[in-house]
Formats: sequence, structure tokens, C-alpha cells
Amino acid sequence: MSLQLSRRRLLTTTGAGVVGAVVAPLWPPARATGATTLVAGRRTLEVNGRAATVFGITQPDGSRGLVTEVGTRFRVELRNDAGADTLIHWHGLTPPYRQDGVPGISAPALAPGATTQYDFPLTVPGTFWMHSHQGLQEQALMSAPLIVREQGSAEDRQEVVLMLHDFAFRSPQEIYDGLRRVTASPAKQKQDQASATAGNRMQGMDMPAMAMGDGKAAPAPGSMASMPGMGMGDAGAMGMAMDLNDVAYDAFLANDRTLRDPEVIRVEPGGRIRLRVINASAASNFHIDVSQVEEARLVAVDGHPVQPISGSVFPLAIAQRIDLEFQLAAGQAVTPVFAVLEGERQRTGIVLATAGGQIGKFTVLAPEPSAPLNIGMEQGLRAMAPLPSKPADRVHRLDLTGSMERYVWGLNGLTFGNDRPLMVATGHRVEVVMANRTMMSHPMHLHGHFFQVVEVDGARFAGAVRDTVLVPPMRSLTIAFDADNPGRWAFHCHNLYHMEAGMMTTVQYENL
Ligand SMILES: [Cu+2]
Repeated sequence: MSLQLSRRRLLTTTGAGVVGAVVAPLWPPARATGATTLVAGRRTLEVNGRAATVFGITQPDGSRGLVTEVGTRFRVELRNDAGADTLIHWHGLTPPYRQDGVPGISAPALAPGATTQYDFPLTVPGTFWMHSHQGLQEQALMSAPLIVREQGSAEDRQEVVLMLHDFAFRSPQEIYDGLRRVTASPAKQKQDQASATAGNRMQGMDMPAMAMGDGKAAPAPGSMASMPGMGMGDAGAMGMAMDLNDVAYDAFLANDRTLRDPEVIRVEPGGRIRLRVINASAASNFHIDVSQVEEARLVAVDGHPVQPISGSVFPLAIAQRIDLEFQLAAGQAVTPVFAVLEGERQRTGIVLATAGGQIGKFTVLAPEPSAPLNIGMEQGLRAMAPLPSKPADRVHRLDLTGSMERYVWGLNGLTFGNDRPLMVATGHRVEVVMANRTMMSHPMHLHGHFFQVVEVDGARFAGAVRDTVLVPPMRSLTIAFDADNPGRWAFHCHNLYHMEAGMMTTVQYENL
């Protein structure tokens, strides 16, 4: 394939029969001058040669999401052209809670045709994102980047944004119904067999796989330890069967495209790059593989600077972001950036290419299956701006509970709606000890605050400041945050189907 820069045009269509805008009466102030319009709408993508109607969040000029600057205000008018109720969450930002975009917790859902306003200060730069918190819309690509640049960041680096999605032609509801079906139907068995063959069931080294009741076969052991520094977690070492990917997807997208027909981004020979990677998947963890780059440095996680770490493969759990900095080779070159599904060979990616670079074909399968994500890197991360050291005023213990077998997930054994909110008080240092009692990892996300990772399996350290952290099977991880943003805030597993099945609660301020 020669250098080919023609981009498919994404067709933006309006929602079903929406004429004119109905102004939502509830929230918040009147439209501020200079507001940016974001349209939650529908569009058509082509995936593996087949058309698919998905959601999207775009500005009227077609650009996706929002790029803005710290120190300004987040002034946005959101218009719902999606033809269905929706509401958008600004993942990683810390707005007043009524503007957090979680239906039923922060505000009512926005009806088709309605608009609503947002206006709050942007206090922290970083790589964030926006996504629907309504039903299962996130799986149907109702998401977009939200980049808050440093003030006056004169571009000494080319900024590249890479947004990852898992994609299926079947509807999110079909996926969820398939997961919830207690007695597996022939179709489900077929799907399970297909995904088991693809290697999505991890097996421990010494003991037989634990029966999970769904008849999946385990792949040959020993295939996962091939990536340096990415060995099995404790659960694997203990001989238990970890569950990795519980949904079999049709494709993995990088900036809406597969690796068969990747986005090609023009770069300069020797150019300095800041790569912002956003995992907007509903249920897929990745390894970001930049091994074609001489030396990449991880400089931020979830938008928050860390003491830089050099490497070539970086784990990225659902909903997390990483910022990588690197310098390209001096000559003409083609530099792929891959995202490899955890425990699998499937991958997606983008291509950085100089004007004269000859772009070859990339296979959608990596040479080797990747390892399951572990938190080895997490334990080595150190925040550039840690929380002030102080003892916790309140400690909450949260067991991550559930089972793959029945597909019920919860916190302390309770599903959302029957849950007990975590009560906090303004000014308190709060710690939450999360103990994963299940055989799946859970990317836990707290709204409205940044937290710091301060303990893993009883060992204290001043880890990364972030908003989403992966808790691997049978591990314990503690986060700390300052209760400085009064409200009711969602706190949940960011695997969309785990959340839908009940793995969610709220953090609530007393005397609200
Ligand atoms: Cu989960």
C-alpha cells in the first residue's frame, strides 16, 4: 500500500426526526457567551468493509470532542441529536456534581432534541475524555477525546491523539443479554468456543482450570509470559483461572479505524511527539506497543504527570489514558503504534509516517499473544504532584464481588440500587481499600476527584495520581483522595457490562 492520505468521510446524520431544539429547563445557567457546541449524534462508520451506525460526539464542524486549555472555563452547550435519551460525562474533570453527566445521580438524562449547558473552571491540564453514561451507549461509540492543554503550550511537540474502541456489529444489548444468560444458548456456546479458541481464557500453570460453569475450554498454558516485565499476576501464579475478555468483539478501532486501513498521521523526520492514548473501550484492556520507537517515555497517566518511565510496551486498562513522549528517527520513516488486546493477538493501531515513508501492510494479529495486564508498572509509578502526606480521616473497605458464572457483579456483595453509599465529609482525607474477590480485573473509576494510589497488597507507597485504577484478581489496592468537591459521585467499575450488572455505588458527602 502506498502512502495514502485520503480519509474516509464520516457521515454525520441527524437523529430520528429531530426538528428544532428544546431547551432543558433544569441545568445549569443560561448559555454562556463563547460556549462550544457539542452534538451527541449518530454517524456511519465502515468497519471491515461493512457499514455500521454508531454514536459520536462532535462539534458542528465535524471535529470530534474538544481540545481546550487549562485556566479557561469549560463552557459547553450539549445538544442531543442522538434520537434517544443521553447524557455525557466529562471523564477526569472535576466539575460541580450537577454537571458530571451521570443520569440519575447528577442530572436527568437529556431528551432527544434537547440542549443543556455546562460552565465550570478547568483547573488541571491533561488527557481526558467524554462519554455517555446512559445505558450501554458507550459501547456504541458515544465518546470522544477531551484534551486540556497546558497554558500557552507552544508546540515544541506534535500532539497525536489515539482513541481506542472495542467494536461489535451486534447491539450492546445483545452483548449484555448474552453475558447474562444463565443457561448458555447454542449461540452463546458458539461464541464462547470461538473466544476460548482465540485464547481468552487464562489458565494457571500447575492446576487444572477452575470450573466456571460455562464450558469454555482453556488454551495451552505458558503462552502469556512472553512479554518482558508482563508476567502473570498472583492469581495466575496461584494456579487459578483468570477471566480476561468476556466479550468477543468483531474489531478493535484506533481513531475509528482498524489496522487493515489505519489512520496515517503525517509527521516530520526527527519530530518530537506527545502521544495521548485514550482507552475508550467498553470491556477491553490493551498493551500500547511503541517498540518501533527508539525510546518512549511515559509522562502522565489519566492526565496527571508521573516521574517519567522509559519503555516500549505500556499497559492501558479500560477508561485509562497515558501520555507518551518520544522522538522519531531522523530519516524518512513509518512508525506504527499498536494496541494489543490483553491475553490475545488481536491488535489495532495508527501509523505515524513522514512524507516519504513507505507504508506497508500491518497484520491485525500480533506475532504472540500478549500477557494479561498486571499492576507491576502501577506499583512503580510516582506522581509528580502527590497528595500532601497525612493520615486518613475515614477509611472505607470495598470488596469487589461477583461471578462470571451468573454475571452478577457488585461491591461488598451489593448491586447498585441496593448498595450502601460511601459517606465522606468535606475536608476529610478519605481512603478506599479495594479488595478484588473475583477472577476478573476491575478498572475502578471515581468521579469528581483525583485520587492517589497509596497501597498494593499492604505495601504503602506514594503512587500515581489518577482517576481510574485497575484492581487485578485477588489483589488489594488502596486509593486516597481529599474530599473537596461536595456532591453525590458515581464510583464504579468501568467495564461497561460489570457496571450495568451492578458494580457501582456512590460517594456521598454528608450534609449535602
Ligand atoms: Cu469490573
